[in-house]
Amino acid sequence: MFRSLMEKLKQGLAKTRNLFAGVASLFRLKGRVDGEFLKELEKKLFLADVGTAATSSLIERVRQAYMDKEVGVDVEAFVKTHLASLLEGAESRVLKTGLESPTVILIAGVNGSGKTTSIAKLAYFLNKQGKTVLVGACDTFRAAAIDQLAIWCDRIGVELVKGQPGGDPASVAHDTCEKAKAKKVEFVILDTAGRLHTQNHLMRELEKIHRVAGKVVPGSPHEVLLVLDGTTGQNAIMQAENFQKAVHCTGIILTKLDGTAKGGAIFSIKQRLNIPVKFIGVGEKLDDLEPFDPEAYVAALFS
Ligand SMILES: Nc1nc2c(ncn2[C@@H]2O[C@H](COP(=O)(O)OP(=O)(O)O)[C@@H](O)[C@H]2O)c(=O)[nH]1
Ligand SMILES: [Mg+2]
Repeated sequence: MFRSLMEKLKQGLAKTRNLFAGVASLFRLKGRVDGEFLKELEKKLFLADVGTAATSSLIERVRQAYMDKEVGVDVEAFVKTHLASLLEGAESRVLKTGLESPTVILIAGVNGSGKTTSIAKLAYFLNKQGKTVLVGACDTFRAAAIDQLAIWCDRIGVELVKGQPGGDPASVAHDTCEKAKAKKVEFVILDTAGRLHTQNHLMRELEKIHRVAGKVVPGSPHEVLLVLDGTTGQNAIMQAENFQKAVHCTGIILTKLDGTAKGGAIFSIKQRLNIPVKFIGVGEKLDDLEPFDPEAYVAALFS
């Protein structure tokens, strides 16, 4: 049975919602925006991990709009609208596609962030929309990584291109893109390794996969989605800054929001990195991936 988006978000964000409950109850307790209210709101947003920059910009907006005026219920709506607007990006919701098939999506991120699981979910998501998908197992570093992806692909009924364990990841990317072209498959999703001998090596390898994809399918990869573990907070921001040095990341998949109370960190991630969050992971099952929708997210936090 399919849960509605809002039910799924509410459930997935349960821990974060507990923190935002403090913000929500503040609206109900106070009928008036004054210095004390703003101070309290600031504190609560900060505790909910919204981050300093996002919190102060929001507080400033509320101050300007409402200082010393009587307000009823609408301060809550105002805050929600502005929180959602902090998360808006012109292209935040859409997956970029190529003019011709295939659209190539490169998945990057450190070990354990949820890359392979997110690939399975994304393949499932696209498959459900009637799109054809080919997955490339470019994480050849660990044999177990290839097996893990093979099991997921089997379950979804999506084909997988794999190389030898320890083989050249870029050559798997090459083969996957060639095969997708020949078979007119619409989407290619490339898994990558998260930990190698040195970070330098990891980044060079990612650049090479990026280059090879672009050679086989000009203009690709169309999307480089960086997978960040939502439970890691500031660390995730540092990871993203490192990846950005090697490849231009076009979007973020923020995972494990179900396991954390730090769902408010999405605001500082957006502000600090200005990379749109395209999908969020709210569980370990195939349908626990949602295209990110700022308004629905904020509504779920306050529901
Ligand atoms: N609760 C939860 N667990 C997740 C989510 N995404 C991934 N995981 C788990 O995180 C662990 C690492 O995931 P994996 O895809 O292997 O990470 P990778 O090393 O980046 O490929 C696995 O146990 C996944 O089941 C999520 O959205 N929610
Ligand atoms: Mg993996």
